[in-house]
Amino acid sequence: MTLPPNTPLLDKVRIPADLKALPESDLPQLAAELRAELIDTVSHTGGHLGAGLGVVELTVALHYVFDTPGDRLIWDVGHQSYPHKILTGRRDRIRTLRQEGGLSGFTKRTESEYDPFGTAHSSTSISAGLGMAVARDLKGGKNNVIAVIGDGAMSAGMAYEAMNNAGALNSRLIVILNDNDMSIAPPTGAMSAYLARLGSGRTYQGIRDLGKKLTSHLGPRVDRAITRAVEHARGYVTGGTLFEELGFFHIGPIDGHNLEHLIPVLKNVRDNGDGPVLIHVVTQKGKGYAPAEAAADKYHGVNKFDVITGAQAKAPANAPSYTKVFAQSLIQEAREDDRIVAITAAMPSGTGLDLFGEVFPTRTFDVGIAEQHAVTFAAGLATEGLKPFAAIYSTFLQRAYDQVVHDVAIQKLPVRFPVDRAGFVGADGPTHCGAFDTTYLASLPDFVVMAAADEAELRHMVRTAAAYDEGPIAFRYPRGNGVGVEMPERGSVLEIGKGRIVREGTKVALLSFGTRLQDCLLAAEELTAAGLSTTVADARFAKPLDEDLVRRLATSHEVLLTVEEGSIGGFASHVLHFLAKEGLLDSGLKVRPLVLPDEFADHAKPEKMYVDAGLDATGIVRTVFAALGRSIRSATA
Ligand SMILES: Cc1ncc(C[n+]2csc(CCOP(=O)(O)OP(=O)(O)O)c2C)c(N)n1
Repeated sequence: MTLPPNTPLLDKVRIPADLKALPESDLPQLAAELRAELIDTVSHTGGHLGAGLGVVELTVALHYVFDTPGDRLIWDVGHQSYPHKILTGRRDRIRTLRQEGGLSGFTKRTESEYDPFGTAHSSTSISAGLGMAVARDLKGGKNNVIAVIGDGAMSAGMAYEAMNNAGALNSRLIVILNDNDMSIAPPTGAMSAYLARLGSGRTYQGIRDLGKKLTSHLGPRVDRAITRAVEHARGYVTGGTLFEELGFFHIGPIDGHNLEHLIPVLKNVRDNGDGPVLIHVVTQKGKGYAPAEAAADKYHGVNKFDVITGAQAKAPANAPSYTKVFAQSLIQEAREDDRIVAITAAMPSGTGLDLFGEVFPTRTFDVGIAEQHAVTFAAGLATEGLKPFAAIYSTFLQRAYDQVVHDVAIQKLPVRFPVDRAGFVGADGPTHCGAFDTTYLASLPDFVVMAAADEAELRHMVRTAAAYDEGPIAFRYPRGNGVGVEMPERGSVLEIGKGRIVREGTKVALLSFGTRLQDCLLAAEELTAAGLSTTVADARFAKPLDEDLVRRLATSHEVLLTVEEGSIGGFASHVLHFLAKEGLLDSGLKVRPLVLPDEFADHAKPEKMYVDAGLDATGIVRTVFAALGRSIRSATA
């Protein structure tokens, strides 16, 4: 097909092979078009913007120099991969990003051969890349493996475990440190300060100038020799960089928005040398879109927005978010008790601890993307009589499971775990779904595990956790806004292991754990209208289980449903275990556990996901009728 003369370059590039056919002089124009396409796309879909804007030139350069998908390109976290998706055969579907049936907001193996590794949780790229590099060596292959990792992701222990191993294995692995001096929030920690010192050193231009002086002495393998010589020179002056000490050949810093700098360095690395190499690239998060550049968060994650003004769409909320209720409640408690301290692993705004930090700056700790450390750090604080609240999303707490078990639970240390984003998270998809926390926490001896049914309950649970000093205690709550219930001035201390009856009936019992309570109440209305008198109870605790309550419901109703927004093995499992143990299933009681489907559910709108999972009011009613051997139609007819 011949394209008209003024066709945008981007229209000529469907896959990286098309890009590689362009003259190098076209690449700045292509990058400009790619950036415009990215902005336009995210203005329609919402999603991650700042990180992608920062890697537009790097994405173009990588695909220009390397031969993907044969060369493996791994994007750490994957939230910056939208430009990569546009250049790798997915431009026609880019506006389906993060919507049901559409493209994922992260890289995903099943989505494209250009995504060699699924990402979303951070700091995995060097490990995965090293595995691919070693597999290549064992198979006698020649392809390159490139891992692109941000300075924020570089704060996680896993990145160092991988580099430590890479230095020893000496396999050829290219790590690109994309240093934009930002995580979601400004980065914290000594490593970030170290990178800033490195980044403020000579740029590649400076290296070339120095290199020119050295060229006459070093002969024809100029660029490679230059960089090596410069590294040695710098090492001589300052001591080797950390990366060199770990066994990496270290190049940079390089201006990551300058294709004339990026391309020769990447070609050089592609064509020369062996062993692991790290290229330190300096970029700007939000680059090239003024509202993003000006914003404090650099438009890390955005709703749909107006491209001209940058103004983001906000759904009108008639209730505060759970995150905010948590933060405000914790601030209240911390005013009364100066032993309360709060910990976040690089998510100050996501967890609401930015608000807490404004009031109690010296009692707030952002430890970087380091969930494992966050938990054991909290354990240490608890040993000294402080009351640490380690606020980590359900999905990210998975990474710190051994710390939860070994450092907290076995020692029965009173670490408080506010577990935000428990349940469906919608557009972020299966990697971020908070499905497993009840399962992995309530299986631990002496762990108290609560779930808030609404925002008022959350306030009570914050107070309860602050007051509870006997051992670890967790309380889960979902993403999004509360249901608009009246808020108590201050939370009350709940009795540990006691649920509550919300509405009394005689035939059907709905035992809810968490915010599905609202749908249980709606279902109860429908069931009662259909002649099935229904009790609704809020369990509040998965552990310790309110055994009296469960026994009462089991012995005075014909049907008992448990309802929760969590995986198999969670609350329902504890209820069923108790019923079986007590022989309460022997009497013909019809028990039905409603849990999340036993699958990694793709991204979609949470409302739709509830319906598909049968966890909405209609699904609850349907399950009750099925248990009684009746169909909904016969009930309503
Ligand atoms: C284990 C884990 N914890 C937290 C997060 C949430 N998170 C997503 S992106 C991000 C910041 C990453 O910063 P950086 O690697 O510098 O990339 P940038 O967005 O600046 O390009 C964080 C904390 C995550 N994805 N994984």
